[in-house]
Amino acid sequence: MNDLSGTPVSAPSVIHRADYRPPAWLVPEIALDFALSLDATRVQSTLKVQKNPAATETSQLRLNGDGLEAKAVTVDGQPHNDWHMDGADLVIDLPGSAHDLGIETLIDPTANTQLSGLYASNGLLCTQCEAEGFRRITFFPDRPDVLSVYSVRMAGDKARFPVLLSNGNPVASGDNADGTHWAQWNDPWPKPSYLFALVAGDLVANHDVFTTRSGRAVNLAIYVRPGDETRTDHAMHSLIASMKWDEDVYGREYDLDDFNIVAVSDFNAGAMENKGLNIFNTRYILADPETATDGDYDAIEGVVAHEYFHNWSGNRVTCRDWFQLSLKEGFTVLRDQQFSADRGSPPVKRIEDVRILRAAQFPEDSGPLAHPIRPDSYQEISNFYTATVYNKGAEVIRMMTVLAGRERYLKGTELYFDRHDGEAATCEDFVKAMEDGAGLDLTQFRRWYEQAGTPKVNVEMALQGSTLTLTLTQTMAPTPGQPVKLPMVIPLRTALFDRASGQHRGEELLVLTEASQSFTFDGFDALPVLSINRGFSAPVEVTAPVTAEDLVFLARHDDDPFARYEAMQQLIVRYLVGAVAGTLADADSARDAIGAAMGAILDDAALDDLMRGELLILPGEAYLAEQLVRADPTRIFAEREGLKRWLGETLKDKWLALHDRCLAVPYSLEAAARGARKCKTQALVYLAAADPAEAARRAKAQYDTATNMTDRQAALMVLCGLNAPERDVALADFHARFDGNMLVTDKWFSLQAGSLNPDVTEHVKALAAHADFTLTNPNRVRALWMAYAVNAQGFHKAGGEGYRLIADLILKLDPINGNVAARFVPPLGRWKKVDEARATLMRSELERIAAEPGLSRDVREQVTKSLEA
Ligand code: B3K
Ligand code: ZN
Repeated sequence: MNDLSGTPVSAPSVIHRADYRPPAWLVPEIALDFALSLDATRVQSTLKVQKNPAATETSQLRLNGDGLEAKAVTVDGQPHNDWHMDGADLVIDLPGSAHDLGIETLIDPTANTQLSGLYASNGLLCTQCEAEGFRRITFFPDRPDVLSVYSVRMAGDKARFPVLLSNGNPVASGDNADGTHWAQWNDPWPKPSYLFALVAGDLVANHDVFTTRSGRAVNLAIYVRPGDETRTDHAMHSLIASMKWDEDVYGREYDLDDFNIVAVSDFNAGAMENKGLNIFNTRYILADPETATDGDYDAIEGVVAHEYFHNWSGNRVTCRDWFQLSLKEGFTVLRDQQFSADRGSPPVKRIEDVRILRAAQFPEDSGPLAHPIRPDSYQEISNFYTATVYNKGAEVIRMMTVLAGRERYLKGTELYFDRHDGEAATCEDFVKAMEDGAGLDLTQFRRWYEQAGTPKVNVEMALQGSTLTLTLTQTMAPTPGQPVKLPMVIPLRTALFDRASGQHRGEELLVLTEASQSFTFDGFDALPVLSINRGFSAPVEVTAPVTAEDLVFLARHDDDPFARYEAMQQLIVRYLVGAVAGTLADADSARDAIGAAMGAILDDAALDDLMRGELLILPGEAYLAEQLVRADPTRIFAEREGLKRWLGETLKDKWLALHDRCLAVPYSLEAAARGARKCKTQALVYLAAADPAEAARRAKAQYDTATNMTDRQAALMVLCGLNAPERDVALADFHARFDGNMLVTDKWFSLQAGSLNPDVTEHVKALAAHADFTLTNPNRVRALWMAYAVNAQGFHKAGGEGYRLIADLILKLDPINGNVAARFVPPLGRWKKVDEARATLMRSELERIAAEPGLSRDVREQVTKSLEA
């Protein structure tokens, strides 16, 4: 294939789900021997290979590699020359159907800036193998349906690498005379290569013990850099709570004598569930009140639980191929959501989860990169670790809990684990187990795995005599490659409120299966107030005949806390969407209704502060943009800020009183104190919009007297948005106070890049040149640039400077770390949702990236798809 300039470009290779074939060869056992060094690690691997009796085609043995050179190949102990390279893969002709294979490779962990495979991070050696990193360590059939028992030996300099860890159980270790030492680890559980892990370095551990329900003691350890061990208690408590919860709720027990976690600073993702040796981004381990916010504490609890839960949903039952990623990720996200809900406030957790879905997944579903939770094709699997596969995947299984009820749902999961333990399974296996175990017919429901896009449900309500008819109609817009959509199964928890009494007669579950369907209810003498999709029982957009007056009613009276939140959100969404589109009939009364509802929330003594804090948060810009066909994003930003200012002014006394009341609540991690901090932040946010000078004074005082990071960060966030003298003083103090703490320095970058300050682009350009900025640390890159890419005032600045800066970043970062670089393409890909002038500028930046030869497969796929749609 040639492009127009005549430069030869190769056609992207597309992998299709339909092309799945069982592996031609199996590898029941592998032994790995590592001679560790930061820049030249020698890997000797010994594979027991045997032909797969289930293979549909006989073929040579193909071992995937990525940037590897085979130093030596032996078969059954003898040097073997009957092999060749096919691209990056090693292909071997073998005479028989079972052999022992020896392969030696040499790798340079320090040169590995992609952070995939074995790499060096601050003098530490660690691995990240999901999805296809193992092939950067040694040649192997690097696919999740090849399961092997691993034995790992490693040796290295004892002073440099005092701690040597791998999966499974430690079986032996010893010192050598030359200052090196060695350790041997065996993992009895067969696993795919993506779950392999190795860590070597100078680490200290926080130790604890968990006794399983069958009475086995499990040694727990969280390894961190010396000095960080004082900040690991919360992660340890979270781990112990997760282990207990998975036994109590899902009946899942841990299956090794040791469970180790290591935290590293350079990590592409949040964490990784390697069998018995989870590796974490420090961000999801380290916490103390001075350096971590309440949000950080919650995130740590959720991610520690998520990775632990993978031991069953992912490791004991793994994925047949990467198209099945949601089998482990969607399910495990649901499990961690349920855990966090049980540990805290279920409604608040639900609201947070829906907010993430709407902010991150809905835009994915309506954009050029839309894909079903089980994709049909990919070029680079790393691009499919998405909000769709994770969060929508969780919503799809959550709908099964709604349809079956908790008890039957858990029977289904039990059958799934029993039936597929030790296997590499498919989403279809999960659905079938849910059908058999929970007694559901999911024939039509399977479309949730097949079709991309967010269904829209329109509701009509009519009263004839005393019979109420609800007519529900569903539609779904076409997505790339799927021009026609079939009706989905949409479970909608619904209540009909009597206006006079404020009561309803019990919740009903309406299951919409047709394109259009009517449901009737008798015994109504007046039209009730409709409360639908309560608890967000289905991940859909609902349009219903609920007046602003009804929404105010529901915001006050609905007995479903999520529905209360939703009514408040709808009231504001309608106003802001109308204001941006210029279609508001009576702007003043619409705004007054919001003011009255928010005033009532501020006054409601029966409401707990955690929930109050949620109710006070305005709908996000990304979600608002989803409600509009296309709009100038800076208009959305300006209208949202305008409403904030008006609410700040109108309810000023209440905000001041709220701030004062919450300031008096002493610090603790209890819900009441956390709620007070959340409300305190919101009070400052509204005050900053209405009275910048007063807000700057209060924020600076809050900053100076803060005893914890939640209060300090909130105050600094508000100050960053203002051009007040207090801003620079506080920023300089924050930087100096936490000098050397990488995670807090990340906050210093992202608070500035995500701020409401009109000069944000200038600030970001200066920060990119700051001595503390580096492109080699993913957390630092995200702290600065992802915060900026979602900041409308910066990214969407007229003239396109924001787009140019992000495109420059992608081009500069791609050769260093294509995986992280590709994450910055989707913001540029949303050009169809913005005004024409901006769309042209965004496309031209995408074209500039596309014209670059030698792009990573990650960036190439995202850019090409973003331009096509
Ligand atoms: N399974 C890992 C994700 C790894 C990302 C690879 N690009 C973390 C998780 O979801 O638990
Ligand atoms: Zn996961």
